[in-house]
Amino acid sequence: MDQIKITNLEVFSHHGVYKEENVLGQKFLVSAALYADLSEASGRDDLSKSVDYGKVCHFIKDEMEKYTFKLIETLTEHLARKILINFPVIEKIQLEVKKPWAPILLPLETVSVVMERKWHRVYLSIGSNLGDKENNLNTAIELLKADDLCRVASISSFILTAPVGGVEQDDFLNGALEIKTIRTPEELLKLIQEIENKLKRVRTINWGPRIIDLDILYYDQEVIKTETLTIPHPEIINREFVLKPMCEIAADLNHPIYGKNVYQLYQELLNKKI
Ligand code: A4P
Ligand code: MG
Repeated sequence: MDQIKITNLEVFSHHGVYKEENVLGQKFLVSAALYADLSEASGRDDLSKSVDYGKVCHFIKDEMEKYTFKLIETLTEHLARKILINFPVIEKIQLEVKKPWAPILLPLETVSVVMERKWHRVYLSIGSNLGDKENNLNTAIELLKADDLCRVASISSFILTAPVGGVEQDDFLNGALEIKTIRTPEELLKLIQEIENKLKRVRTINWGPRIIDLDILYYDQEVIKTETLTIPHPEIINREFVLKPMCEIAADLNHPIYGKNVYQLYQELLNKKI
């Protein structure tokens, strides 16, 4: 991917663990590689299709002067995320914050933190079988849109589906979403649980009726298995209510474990049912 590079932007600010650093301040040097598709900007010779690196530099300076962090780790994370949020053309950033005057009582050229952050492509399933189901799905989507660290990229149509899992309950309204997010998988789980709580979801029985259920289906092509998260969602291959709406928005998305795309998994499920 194309890059715009900024090297050693000098900013005087007050980050540090020691009180003296917070009071006196010191010099920091910031370097960044901004990844974006620049072909439209170059073809049309049009700055509005690119990233204005001058604006990015001033933005970095302003953010560094506005806040005082103890750690350059926190500062680097903060800057990386804020730049991705505020400059929508940038898809990925590599950022290095150097602290050449770090007070360690030894001579050193510099110490620095390097981070890479990007917009991840994530698919969510969404379902409701209590109350005004369509309104519940739309409210959850609005709450996702309201999060700075997420962008809703596409929404499938909503389909009415018979309940799966043996609990007698009302039909579900189900859909699938593509989002872009800077959140880590755990941070995303936290957000969807906050949204479920805001919609007053009460957890009673497993696989039972719910005002809203949001699950992470895919997170890039990552395979994750921890106590709190299994990605891709283990039930994808068994659920028509997931695969059908996913077919609409991501038919050729690969499953990183099975090596099959959404359309193939959906066809296999339908064939199994015959
Ligand atoms: N968790 C692990 N992996 C994930 C992931 N990829 N995404 C953990 C989200 N959460 C994940 O979820 C329980 C725990 O799963 C979370 O704390 C998280 O750490 P929950 O939402 O609190 O509980 P739940 O909804 O009862 O369980 P679960 O497993 O989400 O149920 P499902 O699988 O969503 O099934 N029939 C139709 N037609 N349509 C439906 O939408 N939904 C269900 C619920 C049953 N039958 C249905 C439908
Ligand atoms: Mg769930």
